Amino acid sequence: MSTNTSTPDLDAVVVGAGFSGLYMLRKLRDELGMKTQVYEAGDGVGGTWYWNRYPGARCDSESYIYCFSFDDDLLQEWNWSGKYPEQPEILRYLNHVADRFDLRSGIQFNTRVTAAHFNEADNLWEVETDQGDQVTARYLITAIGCISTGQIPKIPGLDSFAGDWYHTGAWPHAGVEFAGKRVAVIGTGSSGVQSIPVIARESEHLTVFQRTPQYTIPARHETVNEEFLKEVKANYDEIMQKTKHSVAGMPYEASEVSALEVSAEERLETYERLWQKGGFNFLFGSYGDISIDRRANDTAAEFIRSKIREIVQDPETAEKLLPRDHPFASKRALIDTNYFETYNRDNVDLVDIRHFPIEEITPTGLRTADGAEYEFDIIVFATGYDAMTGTFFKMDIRGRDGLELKEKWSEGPKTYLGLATVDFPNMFMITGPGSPSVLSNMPVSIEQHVEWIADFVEYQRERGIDVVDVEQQAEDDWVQHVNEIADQTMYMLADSWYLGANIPGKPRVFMPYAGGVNVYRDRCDQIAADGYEGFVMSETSEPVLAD
Ligand code: NA7
Repeated sequence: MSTNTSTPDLDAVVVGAGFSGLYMLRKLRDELGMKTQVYEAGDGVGGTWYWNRYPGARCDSESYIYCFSFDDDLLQEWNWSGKYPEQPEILRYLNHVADRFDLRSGIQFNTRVTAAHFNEADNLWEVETDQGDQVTARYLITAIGCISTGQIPKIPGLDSFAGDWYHTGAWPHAGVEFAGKRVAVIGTGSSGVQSIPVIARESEHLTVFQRTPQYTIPARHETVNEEFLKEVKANYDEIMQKTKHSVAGMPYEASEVSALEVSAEERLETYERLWQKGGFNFLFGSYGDISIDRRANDTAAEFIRSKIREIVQDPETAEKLLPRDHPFASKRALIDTNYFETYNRDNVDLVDIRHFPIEEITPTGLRTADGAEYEFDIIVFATGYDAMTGTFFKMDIRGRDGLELKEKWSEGPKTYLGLATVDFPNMFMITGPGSPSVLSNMPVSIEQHVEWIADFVEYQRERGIDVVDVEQQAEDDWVQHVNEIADQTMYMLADSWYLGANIPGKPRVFMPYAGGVNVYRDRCDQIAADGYEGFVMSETSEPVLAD
């Protein structure tokens, strides 16, 4: 097939300058020599780590694997200080990457992409920003992160609150002074679990408003072990290969033993050992069927409940903290530093809002449905995000025939491999819905997507292909596959943001791909090896011959 085409201002527009946008820029501009412009809403690089500056913000992946692997020197020269990287250190790292590869010159900061329309006559994307830019580009690449549109629940009265309030995902750069203040934290997801212990230490009084009790495992955070780091650096190739071919993008040994085939004593010993070791080893290294068999899962869940009862001294508070309504790790698995211990402090109270929700924010605090009134100087919303699709919908993205992405995805996101979607030609999504993304160590999935997209773009250039779209059947089959895999997991048994359940009115569809980073990577590689099966391609221009 041959189609019209005309010369665009740019080869590619990349939206966002976090891990994804930075590496995409390097690939397209510096390796493929393409005219590439990154637009970034913030005034610096970092994406998620630019915005999430709340106290205690830290990554749950260990630092030595929460980084780029594409450059050996970069791997060798960077020294992490903490076992788990803290937000300021990750931001420093990403700034270092931006400087080292001269990436800032390709990024326009303080600029939000507001619209991107596919012009079918010319086969170009017409992109607009809130700074008045209007450019055309052959490719539109979204590097917008999965968890970047914060959600503040629509509770009446927020405007009347006389104190200060913040969302964890839009934290003031200057920080927040908690000393001498009465503080409310609403929400006990990752952001709540990380910030609550720190805010408790810094404030005069903290009240936590909890809708769903959480399972969380001690992270056993510590400064990085120098000997360990030395060994890692000597074996980085092998370690990174292991992460790339693992289920979750982490180089841990995954257990294949069933929790149900060992004795109760042995199980207890395993759980205790991994609880002491800390981190996601508890989930991956214990038993292979925790994520897929409810009875196996129950054994881990009960162990964690026993730990909560052991740690929390007040039995009534402990009871409120016990997660019972969903399986372990069916919501985002959490690791923490002194989370349950925090409830033993004199200056911390826990309020269960499952049964008596917050009814109104008042000028002095808030009131719950049982009529109880609470007074605060500061309210912290740790209430999460319109994940996976929210940031797409903040832009006016239109494909063929003016089709709005929001309209196309009104019943849930539909993609092929989480990389592309029918009727939005030449648009690629880094860690889009339908890919492992948030179920994995993100940099591993990001690198895989960036490299796959760059290879595909090069393939097109070599063949003079200007327009690629997805076959409807390929998309339908992938969406069905994503759902079938999710149906086999515990994820379907919880109200989580993976399912859009935290946003009123959002369709209940499991958005990430739960089949594993390893399986997914093989599938993507096979599709590429088969000449990009599932894509429709139109040749228009002269091929660019490879060197
Ligand atoms: P999460 O994981 O979505 O957690 C949000 C928390 O806020 C969670 O406890 C919610 O309870 C609670 N929430 C949400 N809406 C309300 C309302 N309306 N009223 C009361 N409580 C509410 O967001 P995080 O920022 O913690 O973490 C996001 C991701 O960032 C995380 O998974 C990591 O990948 C990094 P619920 O559980 O829905 O009952």
